[in-house]
Amino acid sequence: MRCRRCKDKAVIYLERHNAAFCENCFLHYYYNQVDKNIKREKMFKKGEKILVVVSGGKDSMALWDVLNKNGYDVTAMYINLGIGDYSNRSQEIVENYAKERKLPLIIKNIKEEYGLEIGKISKKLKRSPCSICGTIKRYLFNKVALDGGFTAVATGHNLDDEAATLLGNTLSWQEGYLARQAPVLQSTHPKLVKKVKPLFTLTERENLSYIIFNGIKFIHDECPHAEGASSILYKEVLNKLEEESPGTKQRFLINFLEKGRKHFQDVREELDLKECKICGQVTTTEICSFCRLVEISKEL
Ligand code: Q46
Ligand code: ZN
Repeated sequence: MRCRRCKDKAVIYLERHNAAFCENCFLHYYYNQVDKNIKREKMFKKGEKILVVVSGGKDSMALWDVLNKNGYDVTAMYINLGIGDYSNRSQEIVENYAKERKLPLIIKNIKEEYGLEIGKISKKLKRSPCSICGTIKRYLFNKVALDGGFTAVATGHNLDDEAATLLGNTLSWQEGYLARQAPVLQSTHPKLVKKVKPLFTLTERENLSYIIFNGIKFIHDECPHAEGASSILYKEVLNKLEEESPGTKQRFLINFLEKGRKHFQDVREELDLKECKICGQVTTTEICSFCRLVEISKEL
């Protein structure tokens, strides 16, 4: 097979685009895709300070790398969630990457800084570790971005993630979530920072190829809590459909964003936003859910 762009020997075939690329032309395609997404969705501009959230996994490492190479002003943030060996190994990967390239990196450690232990809180509240973890991460993304004067928080969500989330939300007709699912979540309050997903049209496989072609180290394992998550089942179902009909995933997501999403806009609840009595971050209750977790942890 020959590369679509330079006619050299191809190393990757992208079924949904019916296109094969050599390594160099694939990277060219990848850089362009990311830049196109950022510009078309008006995510951010060159010169704006962007906080990119990294976990050490292939998607966020690819995002960090591509934003740097495309000339954006990015600082990375890694949150050590205290998930045993997984957290320690991923932190090391992220730190090494930053050190080798002299890139700015913020490290947060939820146990050392806030006394939070996901496992203990999850048992006490009988809530899944991922729901606790989600609360903590969302809070820190916003807080660190706000305190540091960043204009947007970028995450490595890819096409597979977004299509799986959409499938899950559609299966149970979660109107509120459907209204909010988008590559850009605009700020609705001066203390809420915009969230963006520059990789939303790129697949897991493309991110992995990007990482491998660039020789970037990443953590191969998934977080141990991800096992059994329904999103994994949705991804398998979508992969099956994709095999039979390449392009299904992208059509499902992009057509939803272009044609479907608008029908859910009127279910967007107007939330009564206030500032947390303890930390001042935006919340819908007197004390934000993060500060409540910190309070609970003091008794554990
Ligand atoms: S890190 Fe956190 Fe994920 Fe692990 S505990 Fe769940 S939410 S699976 S992206
Ligand atoms: Zn608070």
